[in-house]
Amino acid sequence: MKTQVCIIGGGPSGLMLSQLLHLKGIDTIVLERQSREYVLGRIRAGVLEHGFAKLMREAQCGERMDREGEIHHGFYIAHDGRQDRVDLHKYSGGSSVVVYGQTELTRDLYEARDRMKGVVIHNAEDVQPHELTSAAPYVTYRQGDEIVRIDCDFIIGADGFHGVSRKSIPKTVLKEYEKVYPFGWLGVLSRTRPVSPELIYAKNERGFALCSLRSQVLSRYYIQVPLSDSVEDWSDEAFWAELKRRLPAEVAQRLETGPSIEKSIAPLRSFVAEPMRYGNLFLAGDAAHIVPPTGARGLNSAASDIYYLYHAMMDHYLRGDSSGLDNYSAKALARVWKAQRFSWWMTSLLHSFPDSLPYDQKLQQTELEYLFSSEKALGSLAENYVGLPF
Ligand code: RFL
Ligand code: PHB
Repeated sequence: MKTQVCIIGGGPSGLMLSQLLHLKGIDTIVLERQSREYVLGRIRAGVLEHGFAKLMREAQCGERMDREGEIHHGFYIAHDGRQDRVDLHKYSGGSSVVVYGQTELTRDLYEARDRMKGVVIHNAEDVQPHELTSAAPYVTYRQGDEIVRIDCDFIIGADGFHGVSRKSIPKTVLKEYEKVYPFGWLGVLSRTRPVSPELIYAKNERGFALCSLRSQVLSRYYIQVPLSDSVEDWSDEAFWAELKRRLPAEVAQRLETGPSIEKSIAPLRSFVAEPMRYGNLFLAGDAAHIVPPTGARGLNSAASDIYYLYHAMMDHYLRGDSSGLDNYSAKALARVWKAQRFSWWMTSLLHSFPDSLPYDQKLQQTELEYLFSSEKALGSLAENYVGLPF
C-alpha cells in the first residue's frame, strides 16, 4: 500500500489529523492496534478547551459536540470547609470550556472518517515504522499471518504513551523527562444526576476528589488512591462512602449514588519526550507527553500538536514550504511544557502527598488562600485552564 502520511494510532490525535489532512486533499492511512469497540470503551477526558472545540469544527466533526456538549464558565475548588468558585469567564477575558466526553468525540471522528471513506485499519498487530531518516520511510503491520507494508512520505506517531513510535527513536537522540506521582485516580462513571452543574475539585486531608460529568444524566467522579490499590479493592459502596467523606457536607448530602458502569484506576504521571521529530517520524499527543489529569490538559495538549502538524503538512504539500515541519518539535514543546507546568501546579495544590512535611501542608494552604485573594492569581489559573493560545 502507499499513502502520503501514515498515522500510527487511532485515538483522538491520529483520527483528528487524518480527518483534517483529508479535507485538504492529503492522503492518510490510520493504523490502530485495537478494535473500534475497545477504543470507544475507554473512558478518559471530559473537559475540552475552546482550541480543541474549534479544531473539531474545522474537521467538520463539531455538530454533535455543539449540540450536546455543555459550555462551562467556571468550576469550584472545595477546601478547608469552603467552596470557592473560579470564574473562568471573568478571569480569562470571556472564555470557557466545553464538557464533552472523549468517547463521544472519538465516535464523531470515526463517523467522519467513515463518511469520507478514510482508511482506518483496526486490529493492526506488530506495527513497526522503518527507515525513519530516509526519504522513503515505511510502516509494516501484521494482519493474521500476512505482513503488510505501507510506503509513505511521513509517519505520525499518535499511538499514546505505550505505543511503538517513540520507542523507535534511538536512545542516543531521545531525552525523556518523567515524574511519577505516588498515587492514582480511581474513576467511576454512573448513570446518576451530577451533584453540581459545574465541576468540583476537592482538596481534603483524606485525599483529592473530583466531581465531573458527561451530561445531565451521566456523572464522572474520581478519588485519589494509593498506587497499591486495585479496582477490586473498591466496591461501589466503598467508593461512594469515601467520595462523600472528601466532599463538603452539603455536597455529600445531595450526592446521588448508583451502580458504576465503568470503574478504573489511572496512575498519575508527568512525562515529556524531546525532540518530537526524528527524521520523517513526528510524535503527537500522549505518544510524546503525558500530564496528570488534574488540569484537564492531556487531550488539549494533543490538540495543539495536531494543529501545528496539520498546518506544517499543508505548507509542505500545498505550498512546498517545509519550515513548519522543521520547526514543529520546538514549537510544540514550548506549549507542551506550559501544560506540564500548569498540571504539576494544580496536582501539587490539591492532592495529599504521603511524604509531605507540615511545612509543605502550610504552603499548600497558603497557596490556596493566596489564589482566592488575588485576581491576578485567579487570572493565571483561568487562562491556563481554558487553554493558552496555539
Ligand atoms: P490515545 O488516546 O492513547 O490514543 C492512542 C491510540 O494508539 C493506539 N496504539 C497503537 N496503534 C497501533 N500500533 C501500536 N503499537 C499502538 N499502540 C497504541 C491505542 O490503542 C490508542 O487507540 O492518545 P491520543 O490520541 O494522543 O489522545 C490523548 C488523550 O487520550 C489523553 O491525553 C487524555 O485522555 C488525557 N485526559 C484528559 N485530557 C483532557 O484534555 N481533559 C480531561 O478532562 C482529561 N481527563 C485524561 C482525563 C486521561 C485520563 N486517563 C485515563 C489517563 C482523565 C483520565 C482519567
Ligand atoms: C473528567 O470528567 O473525566 C475530568 C474532568 C476534569 C479533569 C479530569 C478529568 O481535570
